[in-house]
Amino acid sequence: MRGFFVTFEGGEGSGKTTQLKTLLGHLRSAGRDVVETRDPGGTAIGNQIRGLLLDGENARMDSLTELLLYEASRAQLVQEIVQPVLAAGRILLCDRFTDSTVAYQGYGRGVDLDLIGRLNASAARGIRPDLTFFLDLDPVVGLERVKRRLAPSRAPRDRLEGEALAFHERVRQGFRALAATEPERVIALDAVQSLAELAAEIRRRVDARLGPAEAAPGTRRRSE
Ligand code: Z5A
Repeated sequence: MRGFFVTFEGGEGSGKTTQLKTLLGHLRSAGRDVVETRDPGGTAIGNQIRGLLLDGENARMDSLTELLLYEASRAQLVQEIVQPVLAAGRILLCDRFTDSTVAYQGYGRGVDLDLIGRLNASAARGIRPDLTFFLDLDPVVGLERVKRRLAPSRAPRDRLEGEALAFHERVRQGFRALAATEPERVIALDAVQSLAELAAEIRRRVDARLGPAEAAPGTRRRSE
């Protein structure tokens, strides 16, 4: 039985991680069998690649090098986590996935979108999320939220956060284009809403797709 694959997408500080954790808590308290992961990362090899990608010292990284590293991390994640979790009929929540590559490397950096499409499909072994929440936020607000999390004297946290605002605006356009092209899968949410409002909307949509806890994929029976 195939499980259920949910991804969270958006710009920096849009609230993806917060909402993923909130949904995770909700699904677990309903007795569902849920796994969480992140992209890039999620595996030992992927976390080493993530370190390379986000290291502010690697400012000179070539766009194609960057793309291939994201895809390499993803290939490992899919082989080690995504495929087995979904094959076991479990629910998987992932912080970013292939849409981020379209938005950041495609719209942000200007890498060829056809090439990205082919590499995304290969790395993901053709697996696509069942549902994607795109937290849509003005990058000025998102970057401000991230800055507030840091000590005032600290430089930008990583390589991509240090990019010019125009880059983050192109990334946002990329996510918006994806939501417009695939409205059934990609749910765009206005991320200026409160944490509670967003969480309620996400919960409502996921519960509607999964159906009653006892009958849905990823449900752990009480006797198990
Ligand atoms: N990347 C890429 O380029 N290509 C790819 O293919 C992939 C990724 C897969 C790492 O991602 C980087 O990888 C990322 C894109 C690139 N670029 N950068 N930098 P990441 O997901 O690990 O890092 P991130 O996007 O920078 O995550 P983040 O800064 O942690 O943002 P977030 O997860 O969206 O937000 P958050 O941690 O949940 O919340 C941020 C703060 O805002 C926090 O203090 C919250 O309490 C606050 N917050 C959250 N929601 C709200 C609301 N609704 N109101 C007010 N305050 C809020």
